[in-house]
Amino acid sequence: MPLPELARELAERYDVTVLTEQPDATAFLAQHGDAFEYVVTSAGVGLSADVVRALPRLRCVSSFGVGFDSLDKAALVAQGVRVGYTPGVLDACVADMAMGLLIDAARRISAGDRFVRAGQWSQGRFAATTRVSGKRMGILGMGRIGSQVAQRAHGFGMQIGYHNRHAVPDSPHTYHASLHSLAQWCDFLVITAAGGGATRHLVDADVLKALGPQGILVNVARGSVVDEQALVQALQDGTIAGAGLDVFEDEPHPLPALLAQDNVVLTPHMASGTHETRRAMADLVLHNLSQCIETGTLVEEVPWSAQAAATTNA
Ligand code: 8YV
Repeated sequence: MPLPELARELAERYDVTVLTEQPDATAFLAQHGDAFEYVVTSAGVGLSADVVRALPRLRCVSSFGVGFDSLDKAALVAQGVRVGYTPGVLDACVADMAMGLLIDAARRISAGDRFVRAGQWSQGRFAATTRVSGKRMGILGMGRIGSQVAQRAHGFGMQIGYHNRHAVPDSPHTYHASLHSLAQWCDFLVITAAGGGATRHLVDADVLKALGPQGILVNVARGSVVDEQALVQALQDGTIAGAGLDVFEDEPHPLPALLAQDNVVLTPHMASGTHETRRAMADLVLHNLSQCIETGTLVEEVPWSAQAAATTNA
């Protein structure tokens, strides 16, 4: 459970079983699976097809997180389960983190901190870094979080371009129909696209080459969007200048080769992890759950769940 407070509040209000506390979860589900109607999970923990199928009476899932790539869509839709999530409330903190990682990677704040702590300052000056203000920012995924990143970048006097599957109507920012063209145009490429099969390894060796030797990559979305082996290579041979990464292909095990690079800033998937945002996410998890129990509907429903429900009810 991502937030101890949420676990406590759920236990106070409902009759809760924590699956991960069962010594043998599969055996437990085989024996008791038909007793459960509601599941609370998180984008990090997810929900597998096997667990969904072991819960024949499941009505709703309330997930802590905006990403839903770890929830098995096919199994949930097949069983007519409605799925709630927590969009909107974390946009500001995730966008703040994207800017933080960008500034750190460009201005080398963490590297400067290491330099001071290692006592190197008295032996010489810290090397010059890269200016952030006034540069060109490319955003992969101009959704709610991408728009908030753009707002912040605007405050830094940046020009903003983006790539999505389709241009966003009325967006003031420049649409690039290909990611390659966006990467070629921008100085900084920030990933705020959803994870899942459709975006897997979109940022590959070619895109990194287009970003170029002065370019910086920031990822606050999903590790799966980047071909991490290609990224390591690009960071090692100077194909790009640096990166700021909050997410990784295999969490919590970033590639050892990434840890060895000094031109990358690494954080432990913490972009939404402020007290304020985690509280707001927990409130939405509770709200989704209580509304689903009372009315069978959700406050914030995952798009494919809402579509499946509309089709069924039509
Ligand atoms: C969460 C996230 O920290 O919302 C998401 O999709 O990835 C993060 O905000 C994480 O999923 C909690 O498990």
